[in-house]
Amino acid sequence: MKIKKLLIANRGEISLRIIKSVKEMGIQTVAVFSEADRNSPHVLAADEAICIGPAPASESYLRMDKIIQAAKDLQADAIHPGYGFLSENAEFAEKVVAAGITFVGPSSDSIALMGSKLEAKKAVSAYDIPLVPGTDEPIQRVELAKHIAAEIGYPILIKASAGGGGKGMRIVQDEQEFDAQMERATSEAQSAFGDPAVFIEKYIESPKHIEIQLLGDQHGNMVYLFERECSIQRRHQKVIEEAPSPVLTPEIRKKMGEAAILVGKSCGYYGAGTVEFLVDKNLDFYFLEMNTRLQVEHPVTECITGLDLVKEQIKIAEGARLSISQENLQIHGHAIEARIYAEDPENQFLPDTGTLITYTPPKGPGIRVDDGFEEGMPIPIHYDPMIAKLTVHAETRELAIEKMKQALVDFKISGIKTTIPFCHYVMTHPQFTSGAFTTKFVENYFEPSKLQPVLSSEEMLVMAAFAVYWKEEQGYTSSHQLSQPFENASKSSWKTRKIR
Ligand code: MV4
Repeated sequence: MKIKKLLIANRGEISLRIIKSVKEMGIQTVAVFSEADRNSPHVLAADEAICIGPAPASESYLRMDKIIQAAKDLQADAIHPGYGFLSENAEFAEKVVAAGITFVGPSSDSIALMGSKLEAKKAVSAYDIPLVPGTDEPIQRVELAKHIAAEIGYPILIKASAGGGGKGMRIVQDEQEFDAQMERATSEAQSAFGDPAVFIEKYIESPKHIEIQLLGDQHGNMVYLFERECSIQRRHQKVIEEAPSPVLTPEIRKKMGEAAILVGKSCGYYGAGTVEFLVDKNLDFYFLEMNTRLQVEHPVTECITGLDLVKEQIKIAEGARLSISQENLQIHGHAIEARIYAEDPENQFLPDTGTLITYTPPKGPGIRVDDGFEEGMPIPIHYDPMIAKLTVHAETRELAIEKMKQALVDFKISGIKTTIPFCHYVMTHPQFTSGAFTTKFVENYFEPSKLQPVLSSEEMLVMAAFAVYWKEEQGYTSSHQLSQPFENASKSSWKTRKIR
């Protein structure tokens, strides 16, 4: 059945991005907002908007009752949950459907099954899907678990069944540490998720994180939209994503895609979903978990496939059959996304708060910016500190990296510290350009002292002029130094020169 009016149960860039696509489909839009978001672009962009409570998410964007009531009040016939908030809450999906409203997403059962890592492992174990060696039952007897750990070989990882995204994980280097780490993992799982169940896996030391985008309809048809390489992250928060992966061969890509489809089939999946894999240095891959939502980094997949994933989600929710087949899908060029956070990369990525004094996103062919803020707006402290997603698309990976570097230079933000210099650093790092990086990249290769101010050529010229003037004042010039005026252009020297 065609959706006439969609309520977007989210905020910020993703709410705005969904509104834009569904408007093109002739669907009316309803935004919800907290008191902190009253003047946000997503509120202005929607045909209608309704306040659902105070700033804290627990009193607004996480309130199932208020959101469903808002949909009823404004006669929305469907709800899109976006990502985060209620997007992977099986109870919410169930309540939406029970209220006679279409949930733009998978079934409540699929969400619940994949939400439990142990249930997910059990479900996929019936298929030919590579799993990390480990247990698929919660650990009941520590002695037995130690025995299994010894068989697998240390180091091992203790994971919370209700976890995901890195929460509730403990590395165990050797048998001596086992009891203490087991104790910690269990109590952490209990306090964080209300479920003490943990299991163990072989610890893959320095893997790549590669995920496969799936699209399935409600008639059993499913395709994979290739992979996203998401290894550049810190504290389990992704910063750079790209598609395709610079290391996969067509053969492994096909194997991973087909394994991902089996994961989807194991839970009767429909909608857009993502299957995460760890990939080791031999390019052996292991199923990790499935995310039953539209992901933050979906734009890179849209770039290389030419599809609009939100439109596909809507059509699937309406009950349509997939209009695409695997044979007709092709990778076009290379896409990279940089997440711009209001965080200080020089200070352990601590969230920075304040107002966007200057906010000028880059523009041009092959440049896409997904954002939900405007110049002059404060960044609310209540939510995720992501300001924007900058995605570039070019013919090759090398050209995409060059485009990204320039786009980062052209992205002008002041009033708040951002991860722009960090993203630029990554683009120039040999480990990144080689494609050989892993999830250990930030830990192993990021040196905050090496961050450069990201400046345009005009700004560089101004700086060079200052540098020449400064050196002349000191009574020395050398042609060598003049020809390379930026070699000492560290942030601190730029600041001191500017003050002079
Ligand atoms: C692992 C692993 C190594 N070995 N499992 C982190 C997030 C959660 N989804 C699972 N995670 C990991 N599971 C085994 N058996 C390493 C990680 C991991 C990781 C995975 C993906 C992306 C970034 C990561 C950073 C640290 C650890």
